[in-house]
Amino acid sequence: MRGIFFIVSFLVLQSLVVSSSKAGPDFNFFYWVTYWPGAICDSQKGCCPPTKCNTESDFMIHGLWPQFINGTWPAFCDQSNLFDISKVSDLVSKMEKKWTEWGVYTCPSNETKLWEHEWDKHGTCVQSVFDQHSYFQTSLKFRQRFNLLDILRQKGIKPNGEFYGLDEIKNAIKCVIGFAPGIECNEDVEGKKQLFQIYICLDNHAKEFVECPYVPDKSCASKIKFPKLPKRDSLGESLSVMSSV
Ligand code: U2P
Repeated sequence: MRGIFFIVSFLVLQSLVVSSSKAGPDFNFFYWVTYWPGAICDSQKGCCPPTKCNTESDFMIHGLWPQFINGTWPAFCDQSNLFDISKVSDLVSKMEKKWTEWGVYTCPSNETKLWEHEWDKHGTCVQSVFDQHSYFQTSLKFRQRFNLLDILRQKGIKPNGEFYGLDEIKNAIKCVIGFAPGIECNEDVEGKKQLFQIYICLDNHAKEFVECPYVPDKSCASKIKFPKLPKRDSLGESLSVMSSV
């Protein structure tokens, strides 16, 4: 009798473990969002501090955001597991280059602790999929695998202050990843629409690209400017812009 009790208890426990480990994420997909530093410079009083030596002259990661299919998203889900830099210490040098504080590009510069904000706001809501390390590592891996600047350049779309078709930009990215991204624009000092952020949709395990359930097209025009980048200036002199990109 006691043996049967143990077997039944074991089976019940096992099924509970299996069903809890099978529980999928409670959100529908991810936005993987990158921003163009040149768009932050231009939109802020027409000035820009020089980029830090260790940042890349490239698109920067903004974040990996869980999303619901109805256009809303969860945020700040767990106060008990806030950002802890010691959990990502081996990733910091890459994050400095590819996930730069965007406050670095504003005038005056305003460091906002972007990594901490992104984990506390978005990362704490995806703990069924990622811990702190894998959350940041996953974003970095996408950035490593898909260089949006190269993808655009190969189609003749360059950060030279010229205007390009919004569809032209989307199609260049679609050709490589299979799905059109969402594009967010902001305005330069003259009020002209410019490329600001690119939203790429991933499945809810952030393994594959997916068709965006809805496209976060924000405030663009049919032709948008691809602004120049601030020139890297290790001497800390004031802004100049790259003209040869
Ligand atoms: O729009 C303001 C901020 O809200 C978060 N956001 C926005 C749209 C969306 O579809 N999903 C989403 O998470 C972003 O949060 P942040 O990390 O910048 O605080 C967005 O910038």
